[in-house]
Amino acid sequence: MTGISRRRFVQTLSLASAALLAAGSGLYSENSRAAEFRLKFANNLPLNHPMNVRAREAAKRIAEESQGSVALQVFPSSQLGGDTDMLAQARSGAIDFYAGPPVILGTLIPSAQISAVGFAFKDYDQVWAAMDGELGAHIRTEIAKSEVLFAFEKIWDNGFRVTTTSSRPIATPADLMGMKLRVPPSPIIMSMFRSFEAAPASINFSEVYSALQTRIVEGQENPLTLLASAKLYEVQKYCSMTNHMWDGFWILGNQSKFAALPEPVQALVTKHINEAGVNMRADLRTMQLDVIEVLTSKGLILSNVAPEAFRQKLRDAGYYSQWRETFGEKPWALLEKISGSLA
Ligand code: X2X
Repeated sequence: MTGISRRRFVQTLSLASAALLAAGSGLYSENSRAAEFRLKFANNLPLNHPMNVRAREAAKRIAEESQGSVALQVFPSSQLGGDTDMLAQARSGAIDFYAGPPVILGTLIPSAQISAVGFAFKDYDQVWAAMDGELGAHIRTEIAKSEVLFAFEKIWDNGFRVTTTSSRPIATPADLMGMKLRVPPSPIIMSMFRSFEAAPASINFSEVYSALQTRIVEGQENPLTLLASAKLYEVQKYCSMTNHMWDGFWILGNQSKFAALPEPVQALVTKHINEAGVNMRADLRTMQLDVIEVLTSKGLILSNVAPEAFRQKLRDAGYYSQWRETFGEKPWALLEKISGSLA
């Protein structure tokens, strides 16, 4: 038996004994096949997105390995509410797990946004080195300090954010001036687009498609793979490859609710959530290979930008110095260790 399969075997055994114990105390009946532990996992992404494909796969494996005693219920597409709501529900314990973007978590825990500093990470090697390394560990500690939420070890991917509009392509920062642009409810993204002198409006993702369709806003910014899976190309014409920041999703849990679960259940859920995260990162990587072709075939007009002009505009606006002060010297040094100097 390999180390991993032995561990899995032992884990299955301990779960089975937990189920037996529960049966003895009348909590679990094999005949009813009712799950003893029902755990809600909520997120803002479409059902077809790798996040939900892998989350449902994790749910299936968790059910199998616990012989049906643990049911992970996946709620995609903001079914349980927009992000602001889901974050509140994760805090209250009404939902067990919420896929929380660092940028939105920033409304509650400002230090969690450090991974979203503009133009910090150049590529995925840098992203995973930071997020699976010291910077990620620092952020998870900051999240845990809330005493309400915690984050599983592996952050899930969303991607490098690009800018789309229905009105005109963005080539230089000047093109953003006065532009009505949807941004998530996120202090750090809001501050970036204010620095660009755009007119950012904070709207939950659940409302983005209709806000673009009815032209309440001219544009928005999100990764290419999400433009595809959420079909935003149907309501946008231009896409500028601003790649202005990377963003992901911490899988956030409620500390006291999770601690109340039996340890074998905690271990099983932790293993499969982290595994699903690693797998969905790879799925998005594969999607990225042909996403430009897919979006172009849907009629989206893609163009490149020179990022240096955008960075300079942020420097001039004091964006970097302001966020450096917010995050503090030590965390900033962890970031720059990966990104290089951001001054
Ligand atoms: O709301 C967004 O734009 C999204 C889906 O990218 C986030 O979750 C931050």
